[in-house]
Amino acid sequence: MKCFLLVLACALAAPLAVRGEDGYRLWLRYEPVASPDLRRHYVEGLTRIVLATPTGAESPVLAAARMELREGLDRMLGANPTVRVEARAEVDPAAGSDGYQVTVTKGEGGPVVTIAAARDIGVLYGAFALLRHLQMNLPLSGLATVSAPRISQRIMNHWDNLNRFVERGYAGFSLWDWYQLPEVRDRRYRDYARALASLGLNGTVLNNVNANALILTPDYLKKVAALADEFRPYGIRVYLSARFSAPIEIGGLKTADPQDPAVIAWWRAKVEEIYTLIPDFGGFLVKANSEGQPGPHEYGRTHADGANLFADALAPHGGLVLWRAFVYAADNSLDRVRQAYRQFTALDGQFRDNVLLQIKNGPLDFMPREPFHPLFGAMPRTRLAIELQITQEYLGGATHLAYLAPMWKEVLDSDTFAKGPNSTVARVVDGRLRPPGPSVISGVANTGNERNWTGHPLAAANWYAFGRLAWDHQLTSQQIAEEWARMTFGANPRVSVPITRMLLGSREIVVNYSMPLGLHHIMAEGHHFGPGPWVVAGRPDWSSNYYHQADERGLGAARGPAGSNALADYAPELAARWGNPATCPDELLLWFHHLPWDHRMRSGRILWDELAVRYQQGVEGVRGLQQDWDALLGLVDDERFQRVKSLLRRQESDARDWRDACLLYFQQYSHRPLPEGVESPAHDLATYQARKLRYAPGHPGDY
Ligand code: BDP
Repeated sequence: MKCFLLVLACALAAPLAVRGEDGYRLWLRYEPVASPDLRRHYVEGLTRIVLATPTGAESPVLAAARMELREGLDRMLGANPTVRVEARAEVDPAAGSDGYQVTVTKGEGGPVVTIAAARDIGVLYGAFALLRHLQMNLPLSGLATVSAPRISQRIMNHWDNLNRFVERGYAGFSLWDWYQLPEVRDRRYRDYARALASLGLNGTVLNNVNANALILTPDYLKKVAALADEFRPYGIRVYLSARFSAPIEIGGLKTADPQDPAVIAWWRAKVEEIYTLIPDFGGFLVKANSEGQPGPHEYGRTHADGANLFADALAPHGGLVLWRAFVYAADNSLDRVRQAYRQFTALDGQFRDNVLLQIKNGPLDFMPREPFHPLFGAMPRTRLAIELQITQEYLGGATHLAYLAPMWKEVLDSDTFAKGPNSTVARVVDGRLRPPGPSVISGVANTGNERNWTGHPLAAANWYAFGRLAWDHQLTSQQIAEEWARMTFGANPRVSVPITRMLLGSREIVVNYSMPLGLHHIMAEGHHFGPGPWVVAGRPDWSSNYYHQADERGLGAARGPAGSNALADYAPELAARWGNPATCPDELLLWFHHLPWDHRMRSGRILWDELAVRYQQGVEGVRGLQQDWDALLGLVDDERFQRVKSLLRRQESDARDWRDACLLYFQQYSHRPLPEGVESPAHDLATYQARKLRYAPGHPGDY
């Protein structure tokens, strides 16, 4: 019997041990510190921890901080230091209202580590910073710090439907179990909130921008309130996507006209109802008059009229409106990348103070590479928010490795020249170039109910990177990658260094095998996975040749004065630089120029050869990733090792398909042979064109 029990205990324990590496804990693994010396160093330095706020009052947020510290220190060090809450008035002003200050002082009984902040949430962020420091195995001498977020609202945007299907989601179904809510509150909700708070994220939009009005009905609002309750101890405010026509659909009105008194009254009452249930409700995100969504244009009103309707209802409660600038129409003959610019610049100055115009990083749609959206440099009297896409809609879903921090940094660091040099997108977004007030950064989530949250085990790096950049956009991609790799795979440099290297190179690799040299929107239709330069959709702006403009003469979108003149939407400095093929960077060349196949490139090669070489480099890049990963055999736990290995195998094959399909397609126009070193395609063009990918995840049309 004893023996049986022992076997049973082992059998139960074994899967648990394996499950430890299933990715569920994300970057909050709190593994025991391996080096005995380092462990001693930590234990001796962390005997007393003080959590200090001006009042010293206990709160659920401080309780969360204490719980996290207790658990983290116990698991990493087997230590149980005293953690006390104290009142302390003085905090370094650089910590601001949401940041923290960590100090190390000598007390009578040994060192005292104090995490002080103006508000309890700052203490929680400081606690997570301390735990990060330890997880990275850094010496305590570097612990003292002051840190504050540069952007006030750091928000996840979930494109989750009420039936749990996640639009452009590749990691399973929605985290929110709407059917079981509000009674059943999955443990995962708390762990989600912990993950967000560990990065300093402080908001979440729960539902898809293609919104269902039902979310605003009393039954659903109770469910939303339950989630808000779960998130509150972690400083996370809940927002909702609002459907413009909700007054008709669930309110029984005949119109949703923003100037109709009944509509105005309906939204005011709805907002009151929401705040009764959720006193710290964040506000509404609205997609209007875009891709079939209802909006103010139906009533001859402007986007400003629409946004202000919500703004006025929310203002008494301190709520925000995030009004999306992702607006374009099929019947508009203006180049799609110019349409939002044209519409919104005309409305500058007309939005209420609590409205932020939420603009995607680029003027098209989250392509692997785009120039920054020209609106960032063109609306001095409007608060502008940036929307990044964490989920990899155009970069291989959760199947391919693409670490996106370099892409986001590229945009954040871009100079708009709006107010002279150094008017970077980051400075526009964080509010330094306009009067004080809220600032917003949003990230379209890559999470789902897969055990490891993000599907690809390395895709959690993008969630992490979004959060870290939202807190401090001046961190480098390398710093963030290193942090994530160490926290996720352990601080052993033999593991963290190659993983960091893999992450850093991965986005450019994807660009090269899919849309190099500024090519864009040449992906397959609908699900957007894989090549489709031949796609002719029901409307020109969803067809690939609208963008690549390949013909016998050459390749690329003509966006200078002789073309759509999209260049004119940028500052003269940029229009001059990008408008001349000789000074336009290779990376954006075909975004702005239609160039002859024999155009001489910086490399000395002609355009056609350069294109082929880039595609080939993309494939070879994936092979390099495979080699790097294979070298980690035995150093990374088997579960994650095998999963990444097989995903990279798939990525290599997909990269070859991209290369072969695109080169065969463009070769019809270039009539030139593949240059030396570029592998011959495995099939003919017709084979690639005939392929149909069924039920690709995240595609709304397939369900
Ligand atoms: C596109 C997606 C679509 C979204 C849309 C948006 O394909 O699913 O609804 O963006 O951002 O990238 O509204």
